[in-house]
Amino acid sequence: MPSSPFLADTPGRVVSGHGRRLLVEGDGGERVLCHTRGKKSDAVVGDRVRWKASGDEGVIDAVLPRTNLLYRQDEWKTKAFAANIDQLLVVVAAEPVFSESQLARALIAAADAGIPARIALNKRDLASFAAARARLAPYAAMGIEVIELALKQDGADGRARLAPLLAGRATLVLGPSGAGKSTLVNLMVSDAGAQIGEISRALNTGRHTTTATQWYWLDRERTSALIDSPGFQEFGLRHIGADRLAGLMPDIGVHASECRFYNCTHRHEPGCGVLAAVERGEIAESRYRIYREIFEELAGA
Ligand SMILES: Nc1nc2c(ncn2[C@@H]2O[C@H](COP(=O)(O)OP(=O)(O)OP(=O)(O)O)[C@@H](O)[C@H]2O)c(=O)[nH]1
Ligand SMILES: [Mg+2]
Ligand SMILES: [Zn+2]
Repeated sequence: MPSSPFLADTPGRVVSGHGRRLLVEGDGGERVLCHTRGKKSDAVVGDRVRWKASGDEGVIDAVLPRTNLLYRQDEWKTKAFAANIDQLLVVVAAEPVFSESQLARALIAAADAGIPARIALNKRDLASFAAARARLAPYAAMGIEVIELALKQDGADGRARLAPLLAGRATLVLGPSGAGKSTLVNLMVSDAGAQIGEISRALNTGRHTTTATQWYWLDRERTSALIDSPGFQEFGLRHIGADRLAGLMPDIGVHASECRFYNCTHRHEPGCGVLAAVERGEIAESRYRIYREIFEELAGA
């Protein structure tokens, strides 16, 4: 029997994972280290699982049905970020200069998974901030909230802006390396250090588990959570059909209904509403370029 009061055969939530070892938490907050049966695990952070006791540890029996799963699909590999999340917060910063294509891809994957998304733009203290804000103008215009932050210089302001958005939800934090994801987690999670320590002790991953996705509770009552993930370089969307792409990009999709052909690809067709909108300046050049780039990738063209 496991030494924890967390009873086997009751469902728990995966709060961290490293290879075949997963840390599973019961509804009372007790945690048990579990192993997966197969070589590879289907369970990802955020998953609800059923597990069986095996000595002091556990074995994952089943992954319970998910409400959603955010993942990327590169040419050869699938990489899950998290399951059962309430929202995505993409963190980018004035510096290092972020890739708009990666940002767009994260938002498309979230739209496909039915997960609401917001953008946090960090490092308001830097002179390059205005340029970064201008690059995000098309996103603000399509109704995506952009939260402007200086997490290091003005933590109190950051906390005040973020707290109401995070309350009562499980929020996945994604973004490029150096944008400030860990700074954000440390600001919002008062005992982040302790939670990291516990997880790395259990999973034996060393001091800084930057390679693994981690679930952090913001409050004692465990109603609000942040899921920190390692920065990414690549964000493949090969699980999305090329014909569905425009519908997952709101500023593009809104003009697709104006196209002459129902199966318009918005690249060269006559009477294309999207091309006309680009011409009129109603769709940002960068957004249309990203649409073409991803379309061609998905269509294998
Ligand atoms: N100038 C400035 N620097 C900041 C701000 N917020 C965070 N930083 C710095 O940016 C650097 C990167 O921050 P992290 O929080 O480690 O970034 P991360 O997104 O977790 O990066 P990875 O773990 O590599 O994915 C650190 O040196 C922070 O101190 C800010 O508001 N202004
Ligand atoms: Mg980090
Ligand atoms: Zn068209």
